[in-house]
Amino acid sequence: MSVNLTVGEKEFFPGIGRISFEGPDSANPLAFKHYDENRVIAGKSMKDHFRFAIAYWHSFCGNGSDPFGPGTVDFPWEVPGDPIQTAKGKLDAAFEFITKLGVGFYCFHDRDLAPEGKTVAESEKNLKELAALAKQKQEASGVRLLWGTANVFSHRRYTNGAATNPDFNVLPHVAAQVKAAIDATIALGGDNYVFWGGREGYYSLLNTNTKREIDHLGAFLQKARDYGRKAGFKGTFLIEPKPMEPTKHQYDFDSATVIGFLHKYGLEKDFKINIENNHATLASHTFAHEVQIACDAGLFGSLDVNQGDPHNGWDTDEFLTNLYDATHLMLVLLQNGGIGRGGMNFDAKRRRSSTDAEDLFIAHISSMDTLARGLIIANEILEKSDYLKMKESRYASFDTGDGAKFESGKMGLEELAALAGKLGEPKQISGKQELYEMIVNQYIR
Ligand code: XUL
Ligand code: CO
Repeated sequence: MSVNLTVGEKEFFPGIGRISFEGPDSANPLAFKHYDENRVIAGKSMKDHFRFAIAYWHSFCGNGSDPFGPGTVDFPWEVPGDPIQTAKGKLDAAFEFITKLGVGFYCFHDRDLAPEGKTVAESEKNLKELAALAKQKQEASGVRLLWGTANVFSHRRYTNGAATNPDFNVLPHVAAQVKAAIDATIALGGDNYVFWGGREGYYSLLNTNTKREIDHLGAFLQKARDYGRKAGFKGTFLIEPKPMEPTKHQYDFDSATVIGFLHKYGLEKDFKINIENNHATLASHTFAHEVQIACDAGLFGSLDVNQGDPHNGWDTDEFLTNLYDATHLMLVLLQNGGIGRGGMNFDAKRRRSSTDAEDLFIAHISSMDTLARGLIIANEILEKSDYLKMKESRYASFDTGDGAKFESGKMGLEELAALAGKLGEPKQISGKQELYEMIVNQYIR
């Protein structure tokens, strides 16, 4: 089954054709068992439920290196000493992979698409050149850009922060990169533009003025929004929360923190939230929790789909294969209007030891199938079981009478308190958690 990449070949994934749906009994690792893009579930095709996207940085830039050793896979599009040629070959490989997998979207950082130049102007020229080529690829294939972003965390100048850097002299560089990345996103018709604040946080409170730093972040995002709108960006700006890593404490900790931040700085009309499973678990939440909280605030934007390792505490960016996570996620999405203008970006990397070219396909296929199963299961739970009725009935006492009066804000504390004596001790009502869990498991089949 293993397929080797050969340097110099035009086709970078030879021997692998368009991945097709073969059904649950197929034993072919290079086929979908559950993801059937045109199958309609709850009134929408699977393709539209997910709007899958490929993450440029992991799939075409991550070569398996880790802090203990160098990369384990060679990229046949690499031309030593010529970063522009390498970027062009990478673009060919990316679109070959995306179209063979049959995915509709991709996402990139500026530096994934085009190399940093020796000057700000050269970096911008590189990005423009590669974005123009990406546009041709998009037009030829029908693949679209889910979101673009700027990598303002890798370069050493961002060591102490990007927009939250205590040194003002760093901020113009952040602005230059963000402006150019917004321009590229507009040129490529991106539906969203992401801000992930990897260095927007601190390592030690002893040397940090958190108020000034967070104010600077708010002001910077206002100006970025204003520029984007002026330049014609009609999509959604997204903040991607993460509680830590690389900084000890990141300001965009979780959905709830970002919701408060967006309202405080008047950004809530233009920005929404991009939620990542492994970031949720680092914040001691579940993926479903983070999505639910964002939906409740009307600020759910998009997803970075992956999973962490339950036994260690950092961002391992594994491909999501946990069927429970997928089912819980899809239960929340189906009850809250779905993915909208967002999508499911595979912010995930194959393991360092997965060194065959086909492993990149298998990783994505497996995760797409997991999410498809999650969708099918969640939809059955909602359509066939008593789940929804049970959940609604827990709140039935707020539907009429005094409960409804309180919920509509028409009952003061004195009136509410007086009811205690009148109603007496409330009857004990079971939360039935085990029954809910039983129902979920009953439909995982
Ligand atoms: C890092 C992470 C980023 C963002 C984009 O943890 O998730 O790749 O998704 O900058
Ligand atoms: Co991410």
